[in-house]
Amino acid sequence: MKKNTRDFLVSLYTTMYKIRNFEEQAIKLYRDGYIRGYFHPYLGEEAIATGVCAAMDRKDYITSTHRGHGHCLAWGADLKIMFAELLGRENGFCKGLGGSMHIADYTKNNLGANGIVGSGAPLAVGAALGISIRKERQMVSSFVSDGSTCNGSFLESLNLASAWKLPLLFVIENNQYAVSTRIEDSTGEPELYKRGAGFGVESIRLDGNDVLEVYNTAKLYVKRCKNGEGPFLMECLTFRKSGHHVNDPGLYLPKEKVDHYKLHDPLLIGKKHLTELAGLSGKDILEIENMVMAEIKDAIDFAIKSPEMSEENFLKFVEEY
Ligand SMILES: Cc1ncc(C[n+]2csc(CCOP(=O)(O)OP(=O)(O)O)c2C)c(N)n1
Ligand SMILES: [Mg+2]
Repeated sequence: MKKNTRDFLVSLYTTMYKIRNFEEQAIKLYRDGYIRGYFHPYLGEEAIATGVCAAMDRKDYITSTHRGHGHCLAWGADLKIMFAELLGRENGFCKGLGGSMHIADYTKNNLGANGIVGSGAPLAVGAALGISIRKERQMVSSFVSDGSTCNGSFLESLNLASAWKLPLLFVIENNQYAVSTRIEDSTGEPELYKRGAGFGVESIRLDGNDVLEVYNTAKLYVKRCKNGEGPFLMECLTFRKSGHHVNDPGLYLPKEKVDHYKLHDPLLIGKKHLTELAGLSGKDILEIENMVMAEIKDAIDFAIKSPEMSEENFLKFVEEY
């Protein structure tokens, strides 16, 4: 690993810790009635967005999923504006009109989350085709869920990306469940990276809870995409630490798996990297965590104090969009 420095490992852990605690605090805000509708926490999957986004340049592009907070934060989204969006405030990313499942920031090449499972991949093909036509040294990473890999939209995207040799990295976040359905029950081929072979796309399966493994793999594929060798596919194995959405207790998740992933947690693995590879002490790590928590607290205060949208602006923006 080229960037195996203390600062780099700290930045990876900081991002994962930020995502974890953003979600945990957002769940509290939901229970307190500040957030309406559903949201899907990214708890337990933090290493994937963190590792992939760290391997990319900010002139590249991402597309997200319905479980998209982690992608936005790893890409660098401002915590205050994120919370404001979840709370439906006018100063949120989408003026509070999109909410959890539709956060996008075109000014920063985040093409957005999406409530329609499998809809990010075709958007990514379009963005990658644009890059290819413009002959820019850029690429697109498309985060896709395991459930979407049985959808036509994903498979057609894989095919077109391959036929047009696009600079596109498909990142399957295989958390092994689509709501309460096990991946083994929804497809005859649950080793999802094998989808790539059918379309001539070089593909790999890896541990999606180890941020360094994700980063190192993504780094190579990002570079190769920019050298015109794309597309590629990474299947990142992971597990969600919560139910499908904020109101789902996840009682169908088998205890053995829950227990296994409690120990194989992205943050615990990240901490191990910090102590074993970067020589940080428990006290050093606590300082990082306290700093992040203070930032989150500020962001929540900001969002709560931000004004709700007036009826006049609501009607105006709905018409404009
Ligand atoms: C096209 C489409 N079909 C069904 C749904 C309803 N739905 C929302 S999330 C979900 C399951 C998604 O599971 P998966 O794709 O594995 O993503 P995960 O929630 O595990 O991240 C379903 C079926 C939808 N939003 N879009
Ligand atoms: Mg899933």
